[in-house]
Amino acid sequence: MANEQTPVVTTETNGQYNAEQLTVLKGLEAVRMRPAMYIGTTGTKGLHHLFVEVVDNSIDEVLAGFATEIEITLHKDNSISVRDNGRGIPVDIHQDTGVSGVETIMTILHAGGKFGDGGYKVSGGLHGVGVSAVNALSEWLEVEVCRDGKIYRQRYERGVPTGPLTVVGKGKCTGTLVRWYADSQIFGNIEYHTDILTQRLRELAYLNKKVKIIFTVESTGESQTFHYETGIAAFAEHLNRNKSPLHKVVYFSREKDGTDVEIALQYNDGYQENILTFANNINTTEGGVHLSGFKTALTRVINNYARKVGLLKEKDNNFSGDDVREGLTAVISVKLFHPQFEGQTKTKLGNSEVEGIVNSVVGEGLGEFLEENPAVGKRIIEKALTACRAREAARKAADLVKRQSALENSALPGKLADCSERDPSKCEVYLVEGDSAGGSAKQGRDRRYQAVLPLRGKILNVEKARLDRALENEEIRALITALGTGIALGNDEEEDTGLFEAEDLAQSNGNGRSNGNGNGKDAPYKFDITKLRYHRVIIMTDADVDGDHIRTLLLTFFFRYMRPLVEAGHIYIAQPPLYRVSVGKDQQFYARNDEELENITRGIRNKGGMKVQRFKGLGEMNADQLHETTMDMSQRTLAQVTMEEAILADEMFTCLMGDKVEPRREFIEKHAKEVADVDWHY
Ligand code: 0RA
Repeated sequence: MANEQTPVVTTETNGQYNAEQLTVLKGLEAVRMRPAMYIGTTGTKGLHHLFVEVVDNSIDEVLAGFATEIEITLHKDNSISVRDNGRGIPVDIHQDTGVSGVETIMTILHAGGKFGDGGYKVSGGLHGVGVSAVNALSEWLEVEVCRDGKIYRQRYERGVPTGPLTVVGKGKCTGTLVRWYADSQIFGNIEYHTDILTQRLRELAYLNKKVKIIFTVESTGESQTFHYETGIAAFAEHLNRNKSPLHKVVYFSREKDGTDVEIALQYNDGYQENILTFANNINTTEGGVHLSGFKTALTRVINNYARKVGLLKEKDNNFSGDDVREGLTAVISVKLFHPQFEGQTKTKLGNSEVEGIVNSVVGEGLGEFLEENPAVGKRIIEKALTACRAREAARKAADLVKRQSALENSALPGKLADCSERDPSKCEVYLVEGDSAGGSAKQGRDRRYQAVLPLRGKILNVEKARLDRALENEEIRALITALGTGIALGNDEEEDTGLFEAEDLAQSNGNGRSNGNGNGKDAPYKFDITKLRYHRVIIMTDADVDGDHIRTLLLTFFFRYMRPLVEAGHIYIAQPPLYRVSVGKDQQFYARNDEELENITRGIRNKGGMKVQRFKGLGEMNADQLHETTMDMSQRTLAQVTMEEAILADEMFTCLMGDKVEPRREFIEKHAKEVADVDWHY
């Protein structure tokens, strides 16, 4: 292809940098000096952020109406290329910067704005720096542009051009190709997780129904195409794929005052609410105005409709927001010109005018739908009626737990071996499977800071039971009382039927998917993280199938009813060893898995004097061993459970814990290994 080598623009004059280029270098140097300031972290998340940033640039070209296809390849060498069939980045000299459009975009922070705007922009969304930050953090980056019948190319190393933008061939197509190789001086690990890439690409295809996205993994030769004619309606269907939906997906969209609103929703026969919100394709996990506008309108429309068709009588109270969101899966996508992102992680939409816009779009769209589909309307109202009654029952049950624990001595469960320290930030509690391991843990602990709560047998599977049933379970009650926070049972007792509500507290639990965590009222079931009695809640189970199961059950419980604890990083998994290797009398080693065992035994010369013991369970270890290997605060390792992949996690719970058997089997087969360690990032 490279038959001509015509320099288009020279970036250096006599090998010297001019003032402008110095500013450029300083800009990108700043990114390299403090990468976390620009991309959040230099860990896995930051590495994947590079990918998001580059793909978003092509998505912008789709939103502007010029590109229809994006091809992504994860190459064998861990570089990624992203090709689109848009207009191609401008190649002519940009008047402000004095270099080509390509070089401007690749070397100047926030350069996107220099090209005027028009159209919704997603790129630079999260941290607002654009593809130049990717360039700065790449060992090398190559860009190829096809436009005006020519193919242009330029290469950069650590953000610095290795030569000018050059014509390398002829071509009729138009579009842009960016290929980069992340810098291992910046990132500890430059290996991508195909799961994370796939998930984002699928999500983008759902959110932009026009685009066709093709993803190829070079090492396996596998290629996947994402293209969804029905957009977020297909997304909602996908989210509910392992559940039992009550009706076909309801979809509506309107444009109001320059803001594009799209809503897809579908109820299932379960109890969880799962609302995903997006603004300009960015997953607004902290929610924001679009979410509160939606919730307010949903409650209002359903109450009005229920009264109109006589399913709610005059004497009946209105449904609460929780009632109308039980078993609801919804996707809210708004596109606007100047999104304002707020909140701790800048994933909360703040444009106040959007609340009323979404509210009125949902009012019209859902109102019309219910008028035209009375059978579906009836099913939804019946669902809300059941939810309302069940919530009443749960309230009574939760009340009972509270009163009971108030009666019992010091309100703590009998089998809890508490620690003596009273400052929660210094305290931890071990949730231990079975009485015998519980016994060893009690002896092996540091009783000043470490409490032990033995759990007998399996705790109830909360995924299959409503909370009123779950609260009848003794292990669950003991757990709730020991932790002291209460549970998140519902979030809005208030009648949220007003048109504009300042703030919907439901969003404070993150994820834009509220499962409720308190409403500021003194309700008995209110979740209050400040009452947490131990800042480290450590799950310690056997390294076998039963242990895995109990751990998943506990995680399910925390995920559903104490999610803020997971989000705040209070939940940990203990790392007990699976093997003990002893050499002669006085040398001992412990290994947590086969890999560690192998490393240890390889290093031992005198294999004759070596003995390997496999622990069948925690109960087999004596108190000293358990202390030394797993509990000793000065040398043990703990794995922290995080919520990074909330969607994946939710999927895992539904799949592993829900009613349907088939998806569970498929999921286990597909993720056999990940289920054990990846999805939770512990
Ligand atoms: C600035 C202006 C124009 C297009 C682009 C940027 C552009 C950037 C990227 C990044 C990846 N793919 C892209 N495609 C286009 C408009 C150019 C014109 O008016 O012709």
